[in-house]
Amino acid sequence: MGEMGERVVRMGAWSAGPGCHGGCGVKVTIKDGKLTKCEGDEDHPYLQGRLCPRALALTQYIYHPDRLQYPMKRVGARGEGKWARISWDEALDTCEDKMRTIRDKYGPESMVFGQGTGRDAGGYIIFLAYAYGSPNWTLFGLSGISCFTPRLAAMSMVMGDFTFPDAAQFSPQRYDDPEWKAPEVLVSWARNLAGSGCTDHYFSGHWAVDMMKRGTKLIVIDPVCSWEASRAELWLQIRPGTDGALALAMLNVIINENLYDKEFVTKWTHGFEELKQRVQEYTPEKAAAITWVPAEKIVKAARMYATAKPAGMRFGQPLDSNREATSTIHALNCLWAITGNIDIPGGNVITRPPFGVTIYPYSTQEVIDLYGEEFVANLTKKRIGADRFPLVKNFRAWALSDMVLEQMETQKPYPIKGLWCQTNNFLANTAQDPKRHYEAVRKLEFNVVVDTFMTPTAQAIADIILPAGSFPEKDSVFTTGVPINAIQKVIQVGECRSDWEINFELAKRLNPQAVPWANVRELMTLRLKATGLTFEQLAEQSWTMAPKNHKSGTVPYRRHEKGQLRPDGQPGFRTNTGKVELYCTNYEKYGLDPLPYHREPIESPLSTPEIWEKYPLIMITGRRNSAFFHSEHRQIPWLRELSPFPEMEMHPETAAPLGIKDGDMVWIEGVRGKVKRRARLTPTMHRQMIHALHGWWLPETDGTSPNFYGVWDLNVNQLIPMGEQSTSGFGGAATKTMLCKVYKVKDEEATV
Ligand SMILES: Nc1nc2c(c(=O)[nH]1)N[C@H]1C(S)=C(S)[C@@H](COP(=O)(O)OP(=O)(O)OC[C@H]3O[C@@H](n4cnc5c(=O)[nH]c(N)nc54)[C@H](O)[C@@H]3O)O[C@H]1N2
Ligand SMILES: Nc1nc2c(c(=O)[nH]1)N[C@H]1C(S)=C(S)[C@@H](COP(=O)(O)OP(=O)(O)OC[C@H]3O[C@@H](n4cnc5c(=O)[nH]c(N)nc54)[C@H](O)[C@@H]3O)O[C@H]1N2
Ligand SMILES: [Mo]
Repeated sequence: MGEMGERVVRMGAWSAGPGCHGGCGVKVTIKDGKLTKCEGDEDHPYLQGRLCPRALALTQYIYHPDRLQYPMKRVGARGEGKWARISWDEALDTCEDKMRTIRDKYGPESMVFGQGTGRDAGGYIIFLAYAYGSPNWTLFGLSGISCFTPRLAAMSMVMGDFTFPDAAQFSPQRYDDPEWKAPEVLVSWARNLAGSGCTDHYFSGHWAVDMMKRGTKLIVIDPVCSWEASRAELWLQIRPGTDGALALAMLNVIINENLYDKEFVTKWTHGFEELKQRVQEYTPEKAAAITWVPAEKIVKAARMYATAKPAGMRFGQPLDSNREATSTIHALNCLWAITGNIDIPGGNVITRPPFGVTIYPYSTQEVIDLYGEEFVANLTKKRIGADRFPLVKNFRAWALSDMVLEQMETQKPYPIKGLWCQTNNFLANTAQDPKRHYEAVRKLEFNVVVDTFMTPTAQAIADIILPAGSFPEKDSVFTTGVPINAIQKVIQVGECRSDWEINFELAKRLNPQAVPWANVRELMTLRLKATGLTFEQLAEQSWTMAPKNHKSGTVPYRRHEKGQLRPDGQPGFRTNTGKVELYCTNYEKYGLDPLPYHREPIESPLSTPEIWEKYPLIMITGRRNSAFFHSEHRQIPWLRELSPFPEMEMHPETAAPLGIKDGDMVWIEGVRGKVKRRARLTPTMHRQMIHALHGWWLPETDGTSPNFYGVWDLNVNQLIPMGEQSTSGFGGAATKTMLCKVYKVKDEEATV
């Protein structure tokens, strides 16, 4: 308790507000029913009180005058910007009515449920889709579902679980835990620790700094001289999209120089000889020609990683969008496996939800328990993409984004009539080829957008807009990392409701049997059972962690030796062979190459030399920065001040012959179109590459058609196609590898 009428509540921070996937603990101050401050909770084990600018600017987000505060219905044509305020009853009645009509007329699969990146575990969207009866839940617009899913799928196939570097995050004592060791070497691979890393699943960028203070040396693999590259022992300035070749060459060195962990390889891996044979073709010299990293640096990195005991490896989203993402990540997985760095202190530890708790029943058995066997069997039959891509069919339940778009356009093999769009601003950011998406979605019969602000997407395609609450406006639970955090409702803004409540209520109307709980809190308490806490108890203490040796097997180390990983309780990994599959039997079963390989990006100096001749720069997009989460926060004053303009970064020596000066407006042009940007010259860029920030739109400009807050001028995804997903189905959004040229905008065109 502070001043009179003031109280401080501890909770986890998550979407909406800062955005992010982190597990930060915050203290929010509430005075007279209003949130007046958000600061870090120094007693929270995740970040000990450190916080990002977006969380610190929370009051500006929550009380921004442009927040959506009431449900609205469209009263003009789509895109005309004419909206009328309606009641929640009318809004939900309309949704129920229209969605029932679609279901009766065309079948539940004709409604697509699209989300963006992981927020509240994504649970509420699957929840609604399944209750409605549609298998078509997707990360709408992101080609190949190129975020997190490719790496989860690859690791799940190769080793039966997924890993993160060990920063003692599983211990409440953190770095003081006597069993923990700081890694000698941490490889930061396609990972922007300083920009994105404060806020990413299971591993915070701050921890890398904590570990560096404890002696950890960095190897950084990044085309840009990033914050951590400038502090690394070794920096490999790689050509975007060639990470598979680099990993295979590092494996070549480690195997041929006998630097691998023989005991681990013999006991716990499958297919070493086959891998050994495969990597022979990837000599450091050959890889140097592909990756632009000198051969001696490749050799040095391989030796340094293999001889460090222990060594950790953290990789980022550019590998999810690699041309053959699931193969490239397979290669990385081989690296930490053959060096024996799995589930040991300071290595890559197997990461499972704490206590085994997820906030929505994701496992097939649980879904069967809720909805019945027939429903689950039908799900896969109708799920878009499952018939063409065995990996998509057999891993998680996504409909494949690229094929969803195709089916919206062709209406074959069955019609698509509606889009439920929640946490997704595809016109400005989520989707590649956003114009194709716009054209497809605006022809559908019924579209709902659930968001916190008016967005280009909502303006362009929504029939009904529902206002969602930020995190202190809702009850929820953070389970996709440690610790489990409670999020609790402490304020009310306008008539905003939590996503969970919205979907819960609508699901209940559309399928009462599928929603046997009285309210969201009851569902949360049920899901939290393994923690021994009710939702209210968790909220009271703010967070909880599983103790060491907890029976759930969710706390490291060496669980494969103890029989804690496999459902049969036997030692080993959760794979067909019980071993880490360097030679992946599931890939083989699905008609994929069972061994890792490299394939060139869809456009590159090597794969399309004729395009490279006309477009002689490689365009990286979307390096995260701490001011924004994707397309959000452009209207938040403190955050916009940190990054005021939609920029394109370029090396001064690349700019000079083009007559481009710092601050000039330029066109970035590729084979598929061009967008306008403001140039920022920086020596951190490679001379043959540029970087375009992602997610830009201008909330201060006209939101109606055709301007839609300037997206068609600015959205760099117009240069990137759909339909080029990886061979496995997962991965391949070409967000880091398109070719382009850059030239100055004529004065009269310069608006931004
Ligand atoms: N503040 C903030 N944090 C975020 C987000 C946000 O929007 N804002 N987004 C969240 C989401 S959904 C995600 S997926 C993560 C993504 O975060 P990260 O996984 O860190 O991904 P990026 O920031 O795109 O790129 C990481 C680094 O890879 C480099 N890079 C680009 N292409 C390549 C390549 O082909 N090979 C290699 N080796 N390096 C390459 C870039 O220069 C950059 O320094 O961040 C999450 N965190
Ligand atoms: N060029 C390029 N494009 C990219 C990327 C890139 O690196 N380069 N990265 C891609 C990646 S990895 C990802 S994951 C996607 C991410 O894409 P998304 O996650 O879809 O991010 P946004 O486009 O910002 O759309 C999110 C929308 O949800 C709203 N929102 C935020 N929190 C909440 C909430 O709690 N409830 C509700 N109802 N709404 C909320 C926001 O206001 C915003 O309008 O973008 C992809 N797009
Ligand atoms: Mo992402």
